Amino acid sequence: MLRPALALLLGLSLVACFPDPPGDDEDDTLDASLGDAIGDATDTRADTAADTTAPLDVDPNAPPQILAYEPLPNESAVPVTDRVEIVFDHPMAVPTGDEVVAWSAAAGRIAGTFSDEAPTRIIFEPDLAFVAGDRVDVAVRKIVASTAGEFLEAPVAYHFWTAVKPGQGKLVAGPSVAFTPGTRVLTGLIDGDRFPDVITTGVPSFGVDLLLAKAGALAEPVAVGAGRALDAVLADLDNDGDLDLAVATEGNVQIVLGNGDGTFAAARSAPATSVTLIASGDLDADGDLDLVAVESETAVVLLNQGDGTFSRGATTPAGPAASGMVVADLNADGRLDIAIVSNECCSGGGSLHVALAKGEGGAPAFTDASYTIGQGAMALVVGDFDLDEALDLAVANAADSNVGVLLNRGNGAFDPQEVYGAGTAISGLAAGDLDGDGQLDLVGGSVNDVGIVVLANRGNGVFSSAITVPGTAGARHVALVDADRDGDLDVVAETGAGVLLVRNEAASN
Ligand SMILES: [Ca+2]
Ligand SMILES: [Ca+2]
Ligand SMILES: [Ca+2]
Ligand SMILES: [Ca+2]
Repeated sequence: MLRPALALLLGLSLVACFPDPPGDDEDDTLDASLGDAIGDATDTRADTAADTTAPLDVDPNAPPQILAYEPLPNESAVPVTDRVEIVFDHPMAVPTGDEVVAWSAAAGRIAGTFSDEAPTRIIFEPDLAFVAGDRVDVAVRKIVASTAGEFLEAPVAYHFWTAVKPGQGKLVAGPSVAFTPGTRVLTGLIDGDRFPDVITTGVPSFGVDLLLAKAGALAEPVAVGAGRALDAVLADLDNDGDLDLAVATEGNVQIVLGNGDGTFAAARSAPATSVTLIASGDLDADGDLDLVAVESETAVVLLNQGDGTFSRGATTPAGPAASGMVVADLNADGRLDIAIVSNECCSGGGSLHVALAKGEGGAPAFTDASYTIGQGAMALVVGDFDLDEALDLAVANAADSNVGVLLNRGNGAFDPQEVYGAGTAISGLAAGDLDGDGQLDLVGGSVNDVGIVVLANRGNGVFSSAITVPGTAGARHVALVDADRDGDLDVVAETGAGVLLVRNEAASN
């Protein structure tokens, strides 16, 4: 019964988002869609007292069903002070441990407590505010139980994105740290001081370098692990509240667990070979983050055994020369899906593979669909660009010097790409709300020494033409993160000669 509930929410939000743009009044938007979807008994937070007395017209011995979520799955611009609530049709036992798990992409597993204030809701209160402009993933495990002791029929994984400060959007090139970095740039809160740190990996250094930030300034790089690293992902793979690394190497996947203080344990391997791309997500919704690794033309799921060790799961086609991958719930069914682009050039276009998870619960299998994109794709990002709560995709078509945006039809099928001229070959791409208007913008780095280009979201998933950021020549790969902790997204870029920080300032400055 999960699908009807989600589909209903999705359909309503399509109607609701236009008259009431997000960012204006998030509480109002939330209350309207949830109230319409699930009725008065579980309408708004102000009504939670009603939950305690309203008769529930359900069989107490039936499995509990999820009726609604706050924030909504795929919602953008969730206030950083929000909490996570899941509304059920039964009174639920208050979780005591790992029944519901939440992760910050920027910081790892989120610590918090469960509230008992509303019997039909599981309410998770994070200890700290969310990180601005972050992705938060939630797993509702099969072991959540009603007070009658009945379990959920199928587990659910979903995610939402947090808000940034409004009125920003002026990018100012700042300090850089000079060294010979790899090509990928990743950011995360690695050493526990809440200032984002930076990882680079890939050619030409073929290693993994870590730059720890102290009060917003990046320190000199130190090598982490070894081997010819082609890609890496930061994720809390052992659920201890700090970020770990999974590194794709020509030999295998190296798992490097973080100690939470900027140091890492010795690497151990996960069972995959000749891996060129790697991403993470809780694909079986069992409360630990799994990996997806691209081996040659195939992607394989590596299922976490709960402690940061992995076993091989389902595979899905990746296409030749895969160059970008995202893991997210693309059809809003509570199971994470996979999208992969390949950068084959000059044969009339590259390909985007979308692998939708099928079946309910347990390890996923996939249904593969493919779409034509531009030539020489070098990066893929996900986000809800038109605010219909269905996740869209953007691809850097480097050989065509444009960015292709593929809007989701709401069911995990995508419209043909709409292209936006970038004026240069984009190699790295990131999505985030730069100006705080609640719409995700696109930020790219260039292979042609042009530097950072911004495509601003004008609303409804329509983007401006590319604007070049002065003083950023050389920037190739980019990541968006609130580097100086002032509530907006800054850009961290790899330039070929080091790592450059580009600060986001008030647009009126
Ligand atoms: Ca960890
Ligand atoms: Ca898992
Ligand atoms: Ca899905
Ligand atoms: Ca969308």
